[in-house]
Formats: sequence, C-alpha cells, structure tokens
Amino acid sequence: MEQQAAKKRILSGIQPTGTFTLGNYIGAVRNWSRMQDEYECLYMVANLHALTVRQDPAALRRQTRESAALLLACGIDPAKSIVFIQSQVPAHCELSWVLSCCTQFGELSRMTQFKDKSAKHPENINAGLFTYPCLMAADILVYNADLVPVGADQNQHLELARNVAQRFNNNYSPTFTLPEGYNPKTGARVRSLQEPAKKMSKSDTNANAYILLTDDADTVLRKLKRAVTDSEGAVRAAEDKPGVTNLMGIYSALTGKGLSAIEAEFAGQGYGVFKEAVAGAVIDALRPIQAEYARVLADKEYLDQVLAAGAAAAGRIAGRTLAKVYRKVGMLQ
Ligand code: ATP
Ligand code: LTN
Repeated sequence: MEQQAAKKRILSGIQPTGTFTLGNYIGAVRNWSRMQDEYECLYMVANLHALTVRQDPAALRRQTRESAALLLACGIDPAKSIVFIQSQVPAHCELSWVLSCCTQFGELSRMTQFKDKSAKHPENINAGLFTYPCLMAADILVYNADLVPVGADQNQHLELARNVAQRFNNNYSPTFTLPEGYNPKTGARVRSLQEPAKKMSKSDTNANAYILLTDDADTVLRKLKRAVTDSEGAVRAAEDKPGVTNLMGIYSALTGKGLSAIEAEFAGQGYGVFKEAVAGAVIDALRPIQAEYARVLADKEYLDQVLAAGAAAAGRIAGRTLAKVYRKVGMLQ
C-alpha cells in the first residue's frame, strides 16, 4: 500500500483580551476552521500573551473560557483539531526562555506591535510586552508548525520566529521547521470602523470601532451606519477612501464578490444602501456562530473535557520538542 504523506501542521493562537471581532474572524479564525481537513491543526487561546497588558484576573479567566467556546462556535471541531489553553502546556514558557537567549535586543526593538502597545500603555511597558515575540516563536516552534494562519498584523512576529528558528538550527543542529505565514486574500487587515487608519482591535476603547461576533442585529446595523466614510458618496475602492474600501473588503470577504462587482452592484447608490447591505451580510454570517456559541457555553462539562484533552495532546508533542532542545543546548538530563 502506498504510504500516505504526513499532513502539514498548523498552529495559531488568539488572545482572550475580549470577545472576538469581525477582524479576528475574517483575518484568522474563519480560515482556521477551513484548514482542518487538509492539515493537522493546533489552535490555542494565548492567555499568557494577554498578561502583557494589565488584566482583571476574574475577567481573564472568564474570557479564556469564552474564547475557547467561540473557537468551537466558529467551526473548529475538536474531533479534527487540537484546541487548548496556552498556559496549560508549560513547554511554551520553557522553550520561550531558550529562544529569548537566541533573540537580539535590536530585533525586538523593531517590532511595530511593541511600539504601538507601548505608546498605548505608557504606564506599563513591561518586559513581557518586549519579549512577546519570543513566546510566540516558542508557541509555533514547539510544534514544528509548517504554516501559521494569521492576520497581516502578525507577519513581522512570524518573520522573527523564522529568523530565530534558523539561528538555533545553525548554532546547534537542524531542529526546528521554518514556519510560513498564511494570510487570507481578502480581510487580512480589517480596519477600525471609526479610525480606518488603524486595524480593528478587540481591545479598542471605542465600542463603535469594532463589530463583535456576539453583537446582535441592531448593534451591527447601528455600528455600520455610524462607520466613517467620506464625502464623495460613491462605492469605490481607493487608497484615499479607507473607510469605504474597508467596508467593501468586509462585504467581499463575506459574500465572495470581487471589488469591481461590488462597485457595479452599488453604482449610483449612496452609502446608506451600501451600509445596509454590508450589515445584512454580517448579520447572516454571525447568526449561526451566535447560536452555536450559546450552546457550547451552556455545556460546561463538554468544554472542560475538550480543553483537558487538548492540553494533554498538545503537551505530548511539545514535551518531545522541548526535551530535544534541552539536550542540544546542554541542559543536564
Ligand atoms: P488586541 O486588541 O488585544 O491586541 P486583537 O483584536 O488584535 O487583540 P489578537 O488576539 O491579537 O487580536 O489576534 C488574533 C488573530 O486575529 C491574529 O491572527 C491577528 O492577526 C488577527 N487579527 C486581529 N485583528 C485583525 C484585523 N483587524 N484584521 C484581520 N485580522 C486581524
Ligand atoms: N500574537 C498573536 C497571538 C498569538 C499567536 C501565537 C498567533 C500568540 N501566539 C502563535 C499565531 C501563532 C496575536 O494575534 N496577537
């Protein structure tokens, strides 16, 4: 019998810093569920990464469970993929230390997320925020992931993970797979509805800037009606029309229609009609997710069992890589 080629492996993660936004969904999570049949997938809730910004402990605990439930509601099937909580697999932190010793201060200083988040939280520029990419590299490399599906904002961190992996392989011996990023064709960077120069972010202080996966139909419509556009009044994608172009991107990602088809569809119509159509597409996409989310959250035992099995399965793979790394760098066995 012909031997079946091993499936390539995927690892990705999302922080439990709030309810997922439409940006998280279109840029990342939606693609995760689509990749489950073709790849061996591991998806985690990155609760250790969330600590880089001050969190309320009780809220963090709740949001961690809710994030896991949302992953399942977005179509991630624990029968196909390993779903787990980052802090429940200690090998991530252990490998992170080793990798941080293979990462240069200068490399970390160039990370735009570090610069953005330091500017946003000047009172709490902690060491974890700075070494965040080392932990993210450990998340990926501890599983020797081939592919990492993320939104475009994470590409710089991924590039750093590749560089660190390569450096480790050169300094010791071939150990880590060099991971490739995977961005969706549309929606890799969904923008804030209020400040389209910025990305849509679940921790934005202005609730009108994002659509949450749990927003009801009225809220979705209201937020889209308030979305910042421009005075031209034409549905047309252009660099100097970031607000309208962003809404077209959302509509395109959810309906599969191309940008020129969308321009044709709304030719001669104002933003009001267009925004209602975008709202309709968003509401249709969220309806099944919200129903499934309510169901999963209500079944505490099921979620606990999925997460326990996920942590055990992930821990087995991660433990093997860590043992190899410790041996190679000279830790006493
Ligand atoms: P925070 O506001 O706490 O920084 P976030 O909304 O940026 O959170 P993350 O948990 O950092 O979300 O990211 C989870 C995944 O969602 C990542 O793959 C990231 O690239 C993707 N993502 C986040 N925001 C967007 C966006 N606006 N457009 C497309 N993808 C996004
Ligand atoms: N840094 C990512 C979340 C994240 C991640 C990962 C993504 C943590 N570890 C490993 C992919 C692979 C973010 O979305 N901000």
